[in-house]
Amino acid sequence: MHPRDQTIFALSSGRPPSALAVVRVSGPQASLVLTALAGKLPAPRQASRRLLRAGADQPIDDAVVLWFPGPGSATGEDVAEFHVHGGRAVLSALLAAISDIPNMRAAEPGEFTRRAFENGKLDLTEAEGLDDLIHADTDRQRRQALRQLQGLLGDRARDWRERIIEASALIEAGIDFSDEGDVPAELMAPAVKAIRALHGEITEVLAAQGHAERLRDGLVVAVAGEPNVGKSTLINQLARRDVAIVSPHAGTTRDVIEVQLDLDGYPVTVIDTAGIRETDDPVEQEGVRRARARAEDADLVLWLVEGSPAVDVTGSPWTSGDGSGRAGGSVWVVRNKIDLGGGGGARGEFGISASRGDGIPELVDALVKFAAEYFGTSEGAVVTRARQRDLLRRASDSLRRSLELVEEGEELAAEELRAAAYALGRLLGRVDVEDVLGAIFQKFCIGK
Ligand SMILES: Nc1nc2c(ncn2[C@@H]2O[C@H](COP(=O)(O)OP(=O)(O)OP(=O)(O)O)[C@@H](O)[C@H]2O)c(=O)[nH]1
Ligand SMILES: [Mg+2]
Repeated sequence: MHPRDQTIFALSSGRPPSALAVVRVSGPQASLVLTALAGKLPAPRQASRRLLRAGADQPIDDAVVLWFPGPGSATGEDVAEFHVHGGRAVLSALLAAISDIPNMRAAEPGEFTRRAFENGKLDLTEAEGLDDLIHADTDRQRRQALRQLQGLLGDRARDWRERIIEASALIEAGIDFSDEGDVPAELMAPAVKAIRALHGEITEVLAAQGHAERLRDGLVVAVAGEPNVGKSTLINQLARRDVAIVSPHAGTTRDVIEVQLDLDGYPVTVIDTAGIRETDDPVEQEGVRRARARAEDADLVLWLVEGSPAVDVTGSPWTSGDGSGRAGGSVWVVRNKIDLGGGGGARGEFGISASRGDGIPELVDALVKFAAEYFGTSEGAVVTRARQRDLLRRASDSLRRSLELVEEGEELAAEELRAAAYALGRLLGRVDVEDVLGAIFQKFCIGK
């Protein structure tokens, strides 16, 4: 039997124990599983309370069951759902009873969604949105993922693809009917107009993206500086808990410590690093090496200093005088321990007391602003993955080339249009995507 024709099952809710748990079954045997465990088939799409049994004298749990006959189900196949009490023993008894039925198989990660995709219930951009929705940690990530799941990019790509196919049909009709080789102007003019409009729309979407794809991973902010300036204290203050060891010893932090923050819906990873100094201690040297590496890759470095503003900070490894970092990221100078006197930060600096909390709200506000600018107009972001961006860029390049080639020969222009339609087909998962499907669905949760 082809794996696609097998009936699959999985625990779709979180890790037990939990108050309730949901086990899903999808495939041709779903009704058989339901009747074997719960008696006669319940009415479609209606919750029914049943005693589940593995055999006449082996009750499993008092449960709610649901029956979704295909094709009007989430996967497009027959689907059964068991809502049981979320105890480990309940679940192992239920899963064992299901797998005892011949030809049943535990689902692979993302296999329910993959079946939904293969049955045309959602396109690939929508499946990607679904995956992002499940992994969303912050409110902005959630909203972006939900828009993608609802077809924000998919709908536009479908529309573009149809219009490209129409334009190429005009050109190809012209090629077929012209004996002299020249496609009549009444066919070419509307085709060229349509291609120009399409090229404009796709380029505009690509240009208006900011770093929207990065909203999935988050912004990386490194806290760096000399030993003992209060980097770990600042991290604890931002995280509002004790994640890093703080001590009056210079050289306390060795490992790179990461904290995930939700700043006004923006996901931000803040990194605490070892104080940067020359040292003979090999362990501390390694810490300093890692600190430099992480700070160089960061989107923003908070270069922490202490002492009065007269202290020169131009010697920091990342400030290049104009506030930009070496690796293209930004650097902010943050003057700590202002509680010890010496005034606040100088112009262009932040003045804080990491231990008392002075200046922290201002610093956090500035980080939120930075994140908002960095991610751009995430409300309007249409492209949420590098895969999507690459394919859109390919489509846009092909459209541009087809405009350039129209003069030289309609066949060449038509060829480029086919390439553009192909790129959008791949974006939607409609053509030639076997190679990417595995990579996309493997990252899904089991049971989704
Ligand atoms: N007075 C005062 N002391 C502070 C402040 N922030 C941190 N400290 C103290 O400074 C010392 C060093 O703080 P840490 O947070 O461990 O400094 P660090 O930069 O992480 O040091 P290393 O990990 O060794 O590089 C500790 O004794 C803290 O209590 C502050 O705002 N005011
Ligand atoms: Mg530290």
